[in-house]
Amino acid sequence: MVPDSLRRRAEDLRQLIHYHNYRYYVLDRPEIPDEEYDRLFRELVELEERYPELRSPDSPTQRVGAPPLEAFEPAPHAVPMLSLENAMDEAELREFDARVRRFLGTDEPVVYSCEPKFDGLAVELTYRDGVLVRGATRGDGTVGEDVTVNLRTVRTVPLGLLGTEVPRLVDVRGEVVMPVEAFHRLNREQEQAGLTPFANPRNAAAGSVRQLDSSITARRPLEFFAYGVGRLEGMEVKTHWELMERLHGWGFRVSEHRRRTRGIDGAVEYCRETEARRDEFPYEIDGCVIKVDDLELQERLGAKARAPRWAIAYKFAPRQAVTRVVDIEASVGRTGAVTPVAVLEPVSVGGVTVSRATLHNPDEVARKDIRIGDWVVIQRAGDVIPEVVRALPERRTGDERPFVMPERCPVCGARIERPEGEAIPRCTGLSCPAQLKARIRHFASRRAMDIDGLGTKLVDQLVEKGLVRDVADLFRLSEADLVPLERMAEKSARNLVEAIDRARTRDLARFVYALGIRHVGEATARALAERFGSLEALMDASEEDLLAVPDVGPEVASSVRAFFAEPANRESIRRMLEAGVRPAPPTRPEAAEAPLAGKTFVFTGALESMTRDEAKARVEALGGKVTSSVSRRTDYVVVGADPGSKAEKARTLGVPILTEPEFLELLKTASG
Ligand code: 3BD
Repeated sequence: MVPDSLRRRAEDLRQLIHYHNYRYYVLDRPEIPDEEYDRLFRELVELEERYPELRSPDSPTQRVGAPPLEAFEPAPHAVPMLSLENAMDEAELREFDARVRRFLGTDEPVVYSCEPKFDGLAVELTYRDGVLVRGATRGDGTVGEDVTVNLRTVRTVPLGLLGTEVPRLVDVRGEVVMPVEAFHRLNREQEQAGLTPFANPRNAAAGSVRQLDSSITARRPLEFFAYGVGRLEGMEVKTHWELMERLHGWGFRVSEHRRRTRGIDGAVEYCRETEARRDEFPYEIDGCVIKVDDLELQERLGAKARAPRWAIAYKFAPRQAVTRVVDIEASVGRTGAVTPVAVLEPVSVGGVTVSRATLHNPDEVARKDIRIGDWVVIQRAGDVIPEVVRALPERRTGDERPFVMPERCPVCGARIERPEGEAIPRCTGLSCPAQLKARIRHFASRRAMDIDGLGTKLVDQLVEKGLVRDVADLFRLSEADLVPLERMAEKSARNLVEAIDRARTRDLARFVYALGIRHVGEATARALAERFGSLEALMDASEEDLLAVPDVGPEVASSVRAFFAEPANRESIRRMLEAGVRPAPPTRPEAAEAPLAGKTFVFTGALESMTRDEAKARVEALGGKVTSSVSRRTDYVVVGADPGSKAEKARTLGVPILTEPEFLELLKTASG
């Protein structure tokens, strides 16, 4: 039993610490010195150690401490997280305004709420009675990943809402960002530890939130900014502006650079000013978001396909910089494509140092007349590789040299050939290490086999030391093979072997994409996996079979045939299967386009709003499946009144449990 006085003291300490966290992290205006804060914190830690029952999930001491996860659970969004339409210039902003007013049937100016567009990772935080109960990534907008333990470690994510007027239920939406300076610091540390640096602050933020070990997330300098809500129950708000003020009052950071304008002129002006000042922000912003302020008007406007009609993102122009081309190299990709790449005098473009930029292909170099030694304009937009836009011929001295495509591969010495009618020359070397490295990087990449920890430098070493001569060799690597490599601690070796092991059962679509067959991107790989259902069937498919797949034309069909006809490729696949690779067949291939395709539901207990049969019919109409018993392959267990043992089993297996209202929301979401 905890004495009442100590219970009250613990509660007071939690409130105090939450409040001072808020002063410190959100308002950046601490009220007490650090030592005093530490004293309060330590007192609470000691109390909770003495009486563990005092430890509540919203205690400020509970930000870290969850054991590493195996994988993230799916996290369905009760209200879908929509996309934003883009406006590329002022004219498109004005068209947006015209559409809004036409739809509302008004000539009056509309009041807009304008805010910066954070370039981070979109997430949703759910609070029940003021307590954080779930944090999820946006995912595809309908279902994200449950990253609660990770988001709890972010200091600007309130574990409990502040203030007396808190809603019964709210899904707070916003963006997790990494401030640019902190990003540079992190990258220096990554490099010192022999790890691949992150390409930009957004990738660093996303990578940090998607860590299975939350103690890593806890060490990353992340910030959360709120910009909207999903469900909001037990509270009335009339405008977006008021909502933002509420969010701020509950303890969230919201942008201070917001503005409310009457009519589109002010919004255009806001976008222009914000773009001119984008470098003054401590974190990356890639545009502005303009929202109809009145929530009732928002509701009237509604949404089309995936984006609301009441909001638009104004995208900033790509960042440009001027620098000199030191050299032009021929870079060999995974299919042997040889791309001219400009080696630049390093230049900072919006906080990211750029030292290489693509020139796409030899025709492009000729057309833009880019020479070695030229001063050039380069640009970087979002995630794409920096590119050379144009040369500045007025700055030429006469010492510039044109680029000549080499006749032989600079890496393996094989002939470079350019097939008739094609823009891209290719290295013909069958065992070119440059091609092999690029193939392995692609195979392991996030959207392919998603092998965490297999970065560029490691791939280079594996190929150069002869440990990997073919992607299949990855599945034979042992910890003992890895430990002697540079900067490879025992723990990282073990993690990598485990990550490779998890990749053995990736689904067939990822596996097919990972093979790197020419003309087979993610969508085509998915279509092929769904049509053929197994690797064997795909390998045996005739050109005719392939042509019967939606969106597969003669070029793709012949490329797939050629890939599987090549003995070296067949051998590589055989060796992967021998090493235990088992691509998982797609679930319910024929309904894959349906919103609940591949999702299995189990019902337990009585539903209030419909019968079991109706519920089953609704799920099946959306492409899902209903089964009677709970297993690890069950996606959701829907719990009605007086649930049986199935709910218990779901809890033990960690299968997500939906209440009836949550199930209804999911149906609503899935049916658009
Ligand atoms: C921001 C949608 C609406 C609620 C739909 C109007 C697309 C990422 O600062 N408002 C913002 C920001 C993003 C937003 C909305 N307001 N949607 C907003 C947003 N101030 N970044 N986003 N999102 C969030 C997205 N994310 C990943 C992949 C595709 N779309």
